[in-house]
Amino acid sequence: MKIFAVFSGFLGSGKTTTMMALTKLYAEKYGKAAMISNDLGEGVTLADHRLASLSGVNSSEITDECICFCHDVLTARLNGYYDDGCQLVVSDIPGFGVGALEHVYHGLIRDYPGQYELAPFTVLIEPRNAELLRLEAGGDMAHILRAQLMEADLIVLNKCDLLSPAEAEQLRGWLAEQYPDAEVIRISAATGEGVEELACAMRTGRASLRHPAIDYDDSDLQNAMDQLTEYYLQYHATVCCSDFDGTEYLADVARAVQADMKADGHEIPHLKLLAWGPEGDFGKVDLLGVDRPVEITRRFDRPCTEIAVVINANASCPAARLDAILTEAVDAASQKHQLELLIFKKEFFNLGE
Ligand SMILES: Nc1nc2c(ncn2[C@@H]2O[C@H](COP(=O)(O)OP(=O)(O)O)[C@@H](O)[C@H]2O)c(=O)[nH]1
Ligand SMILES: [Mg+2]
Repeated sequence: MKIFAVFSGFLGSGKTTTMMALTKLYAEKYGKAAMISNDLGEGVTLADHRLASLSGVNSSEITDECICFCHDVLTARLNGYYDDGCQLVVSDIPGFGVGALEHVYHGLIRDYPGQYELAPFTVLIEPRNAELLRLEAGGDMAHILRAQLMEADLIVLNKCDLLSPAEAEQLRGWLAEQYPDAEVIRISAATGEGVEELACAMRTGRASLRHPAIDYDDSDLQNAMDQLTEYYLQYHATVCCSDFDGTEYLADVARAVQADMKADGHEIPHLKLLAWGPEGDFGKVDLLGVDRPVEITRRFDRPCTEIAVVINANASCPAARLDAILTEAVDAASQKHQLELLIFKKEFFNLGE
């Protein structure tokens, strides 16, 4: 079997967490599997791939470009995995991406006929955003969410651990009604519930290869995308004396960014902060919106003396302002924890440019 699936879905919907859970479960139950993290930032070992490898998942990354537009890189990677005995490979696309059904699935069928078994085109959504769509309250973001869902053969309502079973089923039913071409399942990548069903869908389901009526030039969709800024920062931090709480440090950065973004009236759909020590201990903090609590996704086991940090943010905020906010937040938290920084990389760009 050479099964390949694209996992689409909005920023923070849980693509990385779900692909990690799926890849692990698949390897335990069925056979070798791998995941690819696709990011627009340049360089190597960005946050998602670093997280997957720190977590012991068979993973790699494609950076700099959406897999929509680099089929040579994608197919070389896939072939490497299948030659290595993998049965299933999943890749995400950048979290505001729309159009991978056309560009990736139809592109592979056209240019590499018969080489891959395309599993259902999978789109993740989290309850909060599904609820915003249901209430027609999603603002600009709703244009991206709807366009993504229209591409789906399989809609995965993730984070169902945050809902009661009845609430989850109601939301699942609403999605199924709105998107009748798709199967809709509910899972929790965090608890593992439903991941087996997702694995079955990968094994037995096939892509419909539909051509959904999405107007990619639609000005609302374009406007929503144009406002997004993508930001990457990587540095090394060393404490000048004693040790420090790495998790608290990351949370301090996140809280400062949150306060400033909120004061400015901007939204930050996903801010991730990942840090690890020389021995592989790591911590992760996520923020999924100015009005949501800072999430400690994983705590360091031990106090830290030196850490490597990767920060990745997606925000609807001018690029220069996001840079100023992040720089200030990192400086303030680093001073508080008495850290000296060595910055390796900073990159940010507005997606409309
Ligand atoms: N409660 C809960 N949180 C989740 C679940 N899946 C992912 N998350 C959290 O949602 C945030 C975004 O997840 P991530 O996988 O990075 O999303 P991505 O941007 O779509 O790749 C992180 O803080 C995750 O820990 C889930 O099933 N339940
Ligand atoms: Mg991700």
